[in-house]
Amino acid sequence: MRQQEKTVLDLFNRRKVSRRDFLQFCAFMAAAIGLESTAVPQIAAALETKPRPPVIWLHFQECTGCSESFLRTSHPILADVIFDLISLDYHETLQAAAGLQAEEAKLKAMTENKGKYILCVEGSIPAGENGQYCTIGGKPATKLLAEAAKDCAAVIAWGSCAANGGLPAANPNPTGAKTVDQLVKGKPVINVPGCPPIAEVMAGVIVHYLTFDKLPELDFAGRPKAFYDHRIHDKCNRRAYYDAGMFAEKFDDEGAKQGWCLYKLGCKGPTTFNSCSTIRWNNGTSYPIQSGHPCIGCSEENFWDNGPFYTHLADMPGMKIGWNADQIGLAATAVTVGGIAVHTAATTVIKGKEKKSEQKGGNG
Ligand code: FSX
Ligand code: SF4
Ligand code: F3S
Repeated sequence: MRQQEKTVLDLFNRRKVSRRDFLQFCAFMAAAIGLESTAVPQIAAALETKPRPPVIWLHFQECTGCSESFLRTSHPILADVIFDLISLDYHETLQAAAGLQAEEAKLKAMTENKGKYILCVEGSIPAGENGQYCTIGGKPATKLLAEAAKDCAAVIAWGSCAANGGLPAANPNPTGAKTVDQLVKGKPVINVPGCPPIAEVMAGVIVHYLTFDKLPELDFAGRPKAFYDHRIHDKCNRRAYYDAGMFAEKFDDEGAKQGWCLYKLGCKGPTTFNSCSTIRWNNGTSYPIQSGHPCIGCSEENFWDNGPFYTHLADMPGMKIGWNADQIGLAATAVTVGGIAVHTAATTVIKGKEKKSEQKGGNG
């Protein structure tokens, strides 16, 4: 049996993943994709019966962090099986083959899986100087992308470089870096930004494709809505401090030590759409803000050029125009269910703050 004819379950079985773990994995994926639990049997059936999608994975201008993110997940089941979800026919940094042999393998995979393979792209594509900034096997990246995209079923642009240009496209964009969707026309393209994207998000996109034979619902920027519908700020673990007007002013001040909001230290959470504050990283352990660093907006367009990382935004999105962190003070924001929870937390924080100043006053 050829590798790509095997199902995901075949490979799970070979790795001795129990039935219980398999179903847990399906439930985890359903939740990550934002589906009801009723979708679990459908996901399980797809992974049991459908051939794994053939994948050609190209690398252009990037750091390979997207592959690393996919590989290095610490989710107990995902870590073992993530690459089993796909039938990887060509991946420049993981394949054993090299040189002519590798290029021939890619051509063979593209011919045998014509119209069926998913083209995964990491990195932006240098279009300046006729593509001479990046050539593989003597061909410019622009040509390699066009060749591979011609007969694919869909393209996944992994990471901010492929989806938004990322670091290589930062001003003055010396290589004329372009995004996948600027160059590939007439094929479905899904953008999965983040520098890099979260492994669970990457797996969720593939499981959705495998289960429903189509890409998940996308937003205006071509991103899967299930993962990029909310701002980091909406579910941030420091949000109560933001609502309470309690901001760390320096990385080593008392506010920073107490876990206060990092807005004044440049946090771009209010303008960044990603799943970091919900799914988090390293099997849900943490994410930049929880670990003490402001969000630098790595999943947003032009994030390298969107102002200095450690300078705060001029305006507060979602607030009255012109309001800034200093003016927000104790104003509560959302009137949503989430907002009520946040407001309750904020009230607790404010009460604590009042108590502290009372004590301070009493002592003084
Ligand atoms: Fe870009 Fe991916 Fe940033 Fe790196 O390959 S999105 S530089 S983490 O890894 O493309
Ligand atoms: Fe969290 Fe940043 Fe929003 Fe503060 S500004 S609540 S640290 S996302
Ligand atoms: Fe990137 Fe911000 Fe998440 S910097 S990893 S989008 S918290």
